[in-house]
Amino acid sequence: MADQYPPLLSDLVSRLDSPSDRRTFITRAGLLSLAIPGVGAALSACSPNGVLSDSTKARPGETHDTGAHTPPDTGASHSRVHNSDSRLDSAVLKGEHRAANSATGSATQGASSVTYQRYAPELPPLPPGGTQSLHWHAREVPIRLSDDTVLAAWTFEGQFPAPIVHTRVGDTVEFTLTNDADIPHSMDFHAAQIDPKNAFRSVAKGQSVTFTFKPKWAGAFMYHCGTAPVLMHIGAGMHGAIIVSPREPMPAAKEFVLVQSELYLDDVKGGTQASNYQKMLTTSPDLVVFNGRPNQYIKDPIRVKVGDRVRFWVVSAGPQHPCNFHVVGEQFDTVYLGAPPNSAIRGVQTFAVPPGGGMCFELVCDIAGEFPFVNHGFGHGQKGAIGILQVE
Ligand SMILES: [Cu+2]
Repeated sequence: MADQYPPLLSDLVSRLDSPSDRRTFITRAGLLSLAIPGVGAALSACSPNGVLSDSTKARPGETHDTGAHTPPDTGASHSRVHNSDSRLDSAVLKGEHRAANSATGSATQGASSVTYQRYAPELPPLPPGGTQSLHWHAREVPIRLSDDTVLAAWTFEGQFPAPIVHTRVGDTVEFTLTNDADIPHSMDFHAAQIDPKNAFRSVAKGQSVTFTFKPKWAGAFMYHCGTAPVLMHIGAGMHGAIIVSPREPMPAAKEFVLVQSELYLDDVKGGTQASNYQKMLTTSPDLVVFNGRPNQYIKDPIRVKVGDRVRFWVVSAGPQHPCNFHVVGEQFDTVYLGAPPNSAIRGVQTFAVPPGGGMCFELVCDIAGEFPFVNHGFGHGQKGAIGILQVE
């Protein structure tokens, strides 16, 4: 019954809250990855020695004959969609990583003992002064997503999604990334206007990159690792949100940040799941999550009071799909199409945040109740992109 549209909300919530149903779903998801025919063959055909062919060796000014690397058509739909010269990483290091999934390096170490932690959705306060310095590390660590599932994640700061950054138009962000992992990583802030060839370049293990920027526009912006293949690095967990507040004050509100991510999973060992690159190319995720854990704000809702104005800063990290953001039983009195507080539109039911994008949504809680916030693309809501705004 709950698979029919529209589901009864009470059914949906109780079903998602059931450990046995979640276990069934994850098991099914794991079996699905094993059952996709031709994946292993396609991978080895794409990449001699099992190396991902999207880990381009291109240097600025060089060109490659992409045709020479086109794999034979195995019948799998993804076999024709590689783009080994995408140059999404403008300064690729020598050497290619050999990961078909994210269970690399230390990403599974101690997985069985990792504890579940709710991801705090509250927008952190602005740091004092006009400059903040961040020194982050790229690390491979296991992250518990639920009772049943641990993700072998590639991360910034050991967190999935990575920490929320809060700054203001015209303030300064001094950023350093040090890479603790064996494979190259990098950082690309969508809130920065900067030479990507230098600032967003990949760094090898033990090396660092430092850059400084001043955001020009207010809004909710994505950041992510941009190392090729960028699809793999975003999809394996290396992304988060930077919220840029305007200099002019906005209406007082309870402010929350939601990062929507898709997960494409392999069952690598006893309950540990890894992000699978070939499944990412199919664009059909196993889980779609707000702030990294399926249904976490159903288990532990976001709580506000009657009369509160609520501001959601929503980033769709993708890597492929939008977040069709909607709050059941509410209407947004304001959605900012451009930099807040400009370009406001009124009286909105649902608005799509594109992958790689972010938007600001506001509503006023006039009455008490439990208001589900969802990706109204309900296939993705059903896969975990749902939570409860509890108004007390
Ligand atoms: Cu990376």
